[in-house]
Amino acid sequence: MYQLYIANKNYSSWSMRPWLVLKAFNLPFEEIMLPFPAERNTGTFKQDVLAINLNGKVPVLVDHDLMLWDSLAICEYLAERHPDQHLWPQNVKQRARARCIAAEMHSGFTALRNACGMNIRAHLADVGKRLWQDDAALRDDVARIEQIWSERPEVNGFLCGEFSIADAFYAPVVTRLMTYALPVSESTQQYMHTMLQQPAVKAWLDAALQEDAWVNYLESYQQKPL
Ligand SMILES: N[C@@H](CCC(=O)N[C@@H](CS)C(=O)NCC(=O)O)C(=O)O
Repeated sequence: MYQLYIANKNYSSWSMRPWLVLKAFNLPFEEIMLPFPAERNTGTFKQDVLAINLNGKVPVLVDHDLMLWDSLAICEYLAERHPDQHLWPQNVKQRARARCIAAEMHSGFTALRNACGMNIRAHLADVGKRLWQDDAALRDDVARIEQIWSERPEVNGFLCGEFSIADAFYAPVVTRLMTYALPVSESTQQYMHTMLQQPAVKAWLDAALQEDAWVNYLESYQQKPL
């Protein structure tokens, strides 16, 4: 049984990715939640993470004496350990595409990530409208993501055929497009719909909506409700 250390489902986009892979492919794992503190540099989050991972970040996957501290490396490890489950597409060309797509997310899209932090339960359409007008880099990131998504083999399907690690890597983008109500094409909306029906994605979103922890430094666009 694996142990996956994650942070709040409402906010932690990097935690979401390997969690979705474990869940979607029915791999046995225990989830260990280390909630972010309400204020930066308070609480025990940092010391709790540092006790298992000197990099100080989640997600962390523990498999007996092995500790992995990066979302993409975790997913690659799981794919190697469970070759029959096809966490990457079976088709060699789709598999290569899927790896490029996941790697591009892992190393890029900083404008979107910085301006539109994941906040599943929030409704920030007004903020999204303003950001969309003012932030050309954000518009460029979304345009590139829409281009990647539009190249999926089937309009009603996932990025490289069946649900794979590539889709898990873009799941937080689906939530961001909703939270900030960014204007996207019909094809993009169709992919979002497909993702929102995926049981593991649904399970994460439902759990995120149950959370009530307020992390002030991740709420730059709204005040804590009284
Ligand atoms: N490249 C890392 C990024 C991990 C990351 O930035 N995690 C965030 C949570 S989403 C974190 O632990 N932040 C806490 C901190 O920086 O103190 C990965 O892919 O796993």
